[in-house]
Amino acid sequence: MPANLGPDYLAAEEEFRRAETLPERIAALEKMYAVLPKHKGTEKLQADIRRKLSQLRKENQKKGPARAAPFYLIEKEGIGQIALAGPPNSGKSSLLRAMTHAQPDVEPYPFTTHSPTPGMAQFEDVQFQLVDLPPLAPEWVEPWVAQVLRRADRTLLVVAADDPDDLAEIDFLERQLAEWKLPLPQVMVVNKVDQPGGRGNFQALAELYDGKYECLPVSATAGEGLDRLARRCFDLLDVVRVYTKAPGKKADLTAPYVLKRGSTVLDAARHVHKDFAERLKLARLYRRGQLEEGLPVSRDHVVEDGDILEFHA
Ligand SMILES: Nc1nc2c(ncn2[C@@H]2O[C@H](COP(=O)(O)OP(=O)(O)O)[C@@H](O)[C@H]2O)c(=O)[nH]1
Ligand SMILES: [Mg+2]
Repeated sequence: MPANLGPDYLAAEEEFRRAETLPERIAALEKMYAVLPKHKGTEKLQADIRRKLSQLRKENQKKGPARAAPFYLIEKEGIGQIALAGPPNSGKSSLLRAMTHAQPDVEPYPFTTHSPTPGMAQFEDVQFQLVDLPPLAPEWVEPWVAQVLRRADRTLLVVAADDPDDLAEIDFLERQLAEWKLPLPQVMVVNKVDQPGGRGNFQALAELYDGKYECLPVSATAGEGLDRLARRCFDLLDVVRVYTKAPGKKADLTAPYVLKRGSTVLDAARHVHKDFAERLKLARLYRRGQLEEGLPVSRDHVVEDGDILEFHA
């Protein structure tokens, strides 16, 4: 943030932060732009405000003046939905690009992402959904981000290893989530570890937040740590994959049934076929590489990820 913005600007910014409707937000932004000292040091900020203004004006035209701030709901797909939250420029959009086929805008300046962008990421034989979001920063917070985070199954905190303001940004994010009465993420993704000093900064963050966040080092652009991140995302979603096998046949390992962690053999049978579950007498459990004979298990046996079940009615 450039220094010497002046009290008029700060007042307008405060007004923007408090604005609840789209027209109010536009008016406050116009004021911010008008009173912003125009010199080299504020060029980036000027461009950010112009971009934001044009986006909000477009939104306003689309929605009509009567509508309040935009409200986005992203239809869940795959085994679960994980939102990406973090400060500007931490690489949230780059992460989405690296892990999915989605093509969000990636730019070297903040506030590039204006609306939530979903994409499907792969982990082994299942897919989960990542949702890219605008940044959470004191300059401005899109109010609808709260709804998206509330609906998502999990949130990843994404920060950049080369950002000197990390601690202040994380602190802001935590306070914002608390204000929205949302839980803290479990995992902090520390992106840009390919940058000079990135590894060291990752270590420092991991130590500092030990016991609070599980920190994972990644580089979205160099493709480092992404497989491990995909596995963690899978674990975070608290599901297990179960496969089926007909008696005397080989297991069908092509498409898993995905169940909540803690589900039983009976839950699995219900998933496969409702009538079938009612008639279920016995199941045999197989595991890849072990339990060649199949282990007889009861209806209330809790299944584990990768279990292969053979149902007997
Ligand atoms: N060196 C490096 N740069 C990255 C990495 N990820 C993102 N960037 C760059 O950081 C800038 C911001 O990235 P972007 O994904 O738009 O961040 P967002 O604002 O969090 O969505 C862009 O210039 C990216 O090319 C990374 O892993 N390593
Ligand atoms: Mg972005």
